[in-house]
Amino acid sequence: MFLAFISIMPQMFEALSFGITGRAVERGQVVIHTINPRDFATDNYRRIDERPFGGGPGMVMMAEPLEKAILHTKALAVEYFAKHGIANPTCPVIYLSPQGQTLDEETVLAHVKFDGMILLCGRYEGVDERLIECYVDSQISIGDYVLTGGELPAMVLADSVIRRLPDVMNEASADQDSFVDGLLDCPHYTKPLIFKNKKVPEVLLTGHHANIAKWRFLEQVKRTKTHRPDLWAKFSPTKEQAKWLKELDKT
Ligand code: 4G0
Repeated sequence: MFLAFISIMPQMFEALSFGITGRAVERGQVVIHTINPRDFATDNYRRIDERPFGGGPGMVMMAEPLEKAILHTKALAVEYFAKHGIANPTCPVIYLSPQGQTLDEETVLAHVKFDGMILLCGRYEGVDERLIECYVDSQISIGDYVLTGGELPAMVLADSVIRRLPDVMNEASADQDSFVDGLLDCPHYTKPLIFKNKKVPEVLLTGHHANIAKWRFLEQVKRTKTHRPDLWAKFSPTKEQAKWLKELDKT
């Protein structure tokens, strides 16, 4: 996957060169570019922000340096897709903003299907609306709060998509996670057998895989009912899960 971050703080994306995302880059499963709009500013001070028309506090990112940065990035993307023999590539320009669609695991999986993504990271009060109208394909938010820039949201989106790419993670472990089956995760335990006088739940030591699967599912149900009633309301069980839930109802 081709990933480009348009940001005036390109150093922040070095974080992606660690851990599983870093390994995906080393293996060539992901190619990352960072593009600094400041490199496309025309004045001597390399200005990319200006005061808003109509007055008010804060600054707005100017359309022109961002336009140049986006066009440059699209040229890099074309090069990448040609080199990798990808015909009719899909590579949306995505603006990380509090106005966007809230990211969830379903949205993540929809983005895994793209051949690339160009992630536009705003600072200050955001970017000139005309730039958004002309160049932005979609807007994503990582939740209802404001940050000092779109860089962390862009990395959140990138990380959540990279770990879902084929062969990046053990597919089984990605599918086991919270939200994937619409429930919160079950508790996990490892050595030692006793910690602070607390024992590991007995069933996990039996080696009885069917009982363990059932116990884990019922733990997921408990947690989801108490902490996320909204997720519980939408949950549709498999045949086996329905059977386990019926047994639970009887007791
Ligand atoms: C655009 C995204 C970008 C507009 C970006 C701020 C939170 C998120 C930014 C603004 C961000 C998120 C209107 C302040 C940069 N903060 N929730 N900050 N405004 O995804």
